[in-house]
Amino acid sequence: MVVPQERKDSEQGIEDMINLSDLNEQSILNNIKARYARELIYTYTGSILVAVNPYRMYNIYGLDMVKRYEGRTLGSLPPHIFAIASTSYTKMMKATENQVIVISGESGAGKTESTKLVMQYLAAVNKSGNNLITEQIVESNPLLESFGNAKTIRNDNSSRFGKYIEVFFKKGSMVGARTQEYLLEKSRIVNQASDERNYHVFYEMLDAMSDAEKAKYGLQPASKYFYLNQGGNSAIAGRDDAENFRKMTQAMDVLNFNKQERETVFRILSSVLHIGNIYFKEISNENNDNTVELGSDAEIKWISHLLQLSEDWLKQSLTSKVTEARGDRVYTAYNLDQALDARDAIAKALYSRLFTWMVEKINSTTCHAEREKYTSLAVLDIFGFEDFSVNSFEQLCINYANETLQYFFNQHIFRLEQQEYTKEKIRWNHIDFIDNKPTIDLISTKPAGILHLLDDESNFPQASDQSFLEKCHYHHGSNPLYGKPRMSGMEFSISHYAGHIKYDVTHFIEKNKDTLRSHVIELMCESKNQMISQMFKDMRDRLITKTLSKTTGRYITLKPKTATVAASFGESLLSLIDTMTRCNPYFIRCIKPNTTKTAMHFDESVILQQLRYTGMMETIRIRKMGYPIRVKFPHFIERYRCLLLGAKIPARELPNEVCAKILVTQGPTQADQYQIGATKDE
Ligand code: AD9
Ligand code: MG
Repeated sequence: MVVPQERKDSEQGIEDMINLSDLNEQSILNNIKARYARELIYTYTGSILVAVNPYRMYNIYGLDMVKRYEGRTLGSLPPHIFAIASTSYTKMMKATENQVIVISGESGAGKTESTKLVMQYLAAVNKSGNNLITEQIVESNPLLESFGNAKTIRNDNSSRFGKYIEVFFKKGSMVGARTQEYLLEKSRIVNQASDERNYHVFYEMLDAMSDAEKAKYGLQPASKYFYLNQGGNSAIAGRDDAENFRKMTQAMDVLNFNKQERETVFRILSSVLHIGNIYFKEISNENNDNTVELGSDAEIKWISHLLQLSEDWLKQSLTSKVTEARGDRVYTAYNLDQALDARDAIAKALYSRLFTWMVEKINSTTCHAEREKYTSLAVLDIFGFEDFSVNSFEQLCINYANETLQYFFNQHIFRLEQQEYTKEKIRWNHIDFIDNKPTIDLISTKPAGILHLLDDESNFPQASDQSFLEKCHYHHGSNPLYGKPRMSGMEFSISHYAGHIKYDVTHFIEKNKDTLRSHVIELMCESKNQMISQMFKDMRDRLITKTLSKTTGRYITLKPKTATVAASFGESLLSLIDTMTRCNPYFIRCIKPNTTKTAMHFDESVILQQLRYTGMMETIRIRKMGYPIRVKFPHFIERYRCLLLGAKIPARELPNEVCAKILVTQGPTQADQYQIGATKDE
């Protein structure tokens, strides 16, 4: 049966929103809604894919679909994520131009699922005879998800780190991949909000290990661990932790983790849990200063056994600060808060070093030294924009990253596009978009951006979260994008592109400095376990440079000012944008349908808000009115001179005049479909 196109459009909505005849917020919303109701979660805006999370798996990602979309031009088939992957892949092959698929959307919108689908497509069309490398690249995902994702109130599988995966191709075959990780959320290792979890891997391990294995690591059920039970019930509906553990360990096999490495991974994970259960007793000494002693030895014994560390040294690190004065070690006893901080700092350092090691291990298997020779297709999947009841330093970094990505999108879609029209001197009504540069400046510009003020304070011994906050108020109090609390609370607010967010500055300085006492690093370097000691030796080498003194002939230790979290994160974001600018981008805009993670429930206000702040209306307008196809005069003449039906072209005629003549042959109705620019001579 042939269905008239018009009827099909109204029932199924319009596949490409630049064809919407009546362009306004409601018509965009209605279109997406009509499609969603028919289980059509994908819609185009030109070459941008809009994906509304269905919260239910549809059978639309099989090999038949891969085959269907393979090699087809964008728009020739119904909108689909495979169409974006296919177009990007084809373009990389044809133009030998590096590609990037930038996936954005708020927490829970579907970025990570989309990333997996793109990777799945690439693995399926890959012409390589070498299936091992493809399998290794695909298998790196379950591993990274177990270690870097966690349940938050926004998303049961929320990415708590950002990742940029570059896949390298040689003549269309996958030959390697490199994953760059960004800023794993460390606070989660020791603290979880109500109804949230620590990283999946802990629950997976405890669910899947046999009693004998658990006994080997001294492990008990998740509910017994302080680092796992703060959020309450740890089960996630629909998630099988034990099954995911099997997938994760399988991935370790595929990625060449040897027996010792696997064993060390579990030793570190178990130790983190034991560390969280260390408790202290307060004691008063003769000066009436409160100091602490360890509540029990049991956990210490397990940790020193598992990590192969000196028990005494470990105890010392937990109960006192060690400094060196003229070659002597001086021990200053901790009070209770300091001891708890020291305990948590060790757990955070162990886990985050393990995570970095894991990424390096994956890269050492999947990434080859000669990668510059190959073309690449990269996928960016970061942590989405978030707003919790309490937002801290982590949320500021996450939201800043999303702000940067929105800016990249705006640059690409609006600014560069319109600059090109101006350069070409074509008639054009400027389209306004919400430029988020002022918010980015508020956060990161030198010298007074919020993160710079934080860095200044972090390097100043007398500074406190309070003094940092005062500086923020002082510098930005009159900025309309910045808000001071009505009462004298420890917070400020920022108007982000995606909403107004309040940040609680408590612990900002400490989180930004993220220092681990050199004594603890030394302790870990002394581990009899090679993998553990090496992880921390790398860290020590970065922090401390030992130099042979010419005068005394002895080693002296130099401590260069170490980069703060904000500074190194800011730098890595800049370098990411720089890398992406050198690629041809495709954009996937993920939309969250509701705030309750409910399948196929289309909450209009939740969706409308996202359409607004992502600038969907303006994007459609610019794509609709714009001139996305640009052909150079000589190419155009060569291709279409046949339309002049053999008429002679006088030698003195300029190329643009010839183009105009050819275009006129198409009649006046086409005249608003093109413009002749100024500079496309060659
Ligand atoms: V976060 O910023 O990492 O917190 P993401 O990555 O944007 O977030 P994610 O991809 O994890 O969100 O999606 C959240 C959940 O939505 C998934 O666990 C799936 O249950 C669900 N989802 C997302 N996309 C799809 C899809 N294409 N089909 C089916 C989906 N379910
Ligand atoms: Mg994610």
